[in-house]
Amino acid sequence: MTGKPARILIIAGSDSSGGAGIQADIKTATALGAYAMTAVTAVTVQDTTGVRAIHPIPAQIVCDQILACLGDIGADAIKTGMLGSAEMVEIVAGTLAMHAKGIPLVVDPVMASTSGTSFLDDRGIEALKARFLPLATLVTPNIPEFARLTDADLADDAPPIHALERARIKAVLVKGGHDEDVEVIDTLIGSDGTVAEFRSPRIDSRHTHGTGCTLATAIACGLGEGMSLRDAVARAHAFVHEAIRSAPGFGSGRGPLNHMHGVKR
Ligand code: PXL
Repeated sequence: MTGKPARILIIAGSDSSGGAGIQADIKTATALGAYAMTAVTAVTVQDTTGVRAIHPIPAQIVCDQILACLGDIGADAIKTGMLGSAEMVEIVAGTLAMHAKGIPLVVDPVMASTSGTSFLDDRGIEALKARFLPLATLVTPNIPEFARLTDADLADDAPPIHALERARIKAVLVKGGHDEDVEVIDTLIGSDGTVAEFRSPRIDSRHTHGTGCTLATAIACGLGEGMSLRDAVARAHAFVHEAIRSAPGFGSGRGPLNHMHGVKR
């Protein structure tokens, strides 16, 4: 490796099965040559078939983890995943607004686990809209999450840019992974008028646990390295496609990806 690795601070929940959350984030950042730091928001008990329990970490401890990382090592980019409650959203937003100005922030607006367990209630979603989204360099919703966050319907005629302005979002990557098209199309839309599509052939697989976490962290790594948003998204999209294609096939439910596809064993 030449030079120092990009320092990435990940604020997210732990997934005991290792496929999503903090575990997916650390593997992704490591595979891409970045240095991963974490502020753990919750410990979940889960396997590939579902979530059994959620144990939130006190919000003050989450903020203290963030401040410990930023105050000493520092960060070139930040990614947030599962926040878990309105209180957590508000306190983490306040901490980032005060202490992380100017650091690229990728917000994966996690509302539910891959298996469908709710990770954020309506109050939490409202707090995310009011306090968190305006801080983000990029928000990475899937299509239903985009509609929920912006009160807009992508199938509408109205240009999505108006929805971004209304929601005070600088840029979104609307993920097409849950669509049924033969291609996966992720669409980058900026409030400055940028629109770019990232396409790959859809892989028919049940091993898609943690794709959203992996994509958002891969984008944060690119931004931390100084890539443009478009280049960071292009590399992340390709990284996730290959990670699904080469998934190890573990577990009886929705199994993990192969985050380490670019790394020799
Ligand atoms: O992909 C969303 C997500 C985020 N965080 C944790 C998860 C999941 C999905 O299962 O387990 C901890």
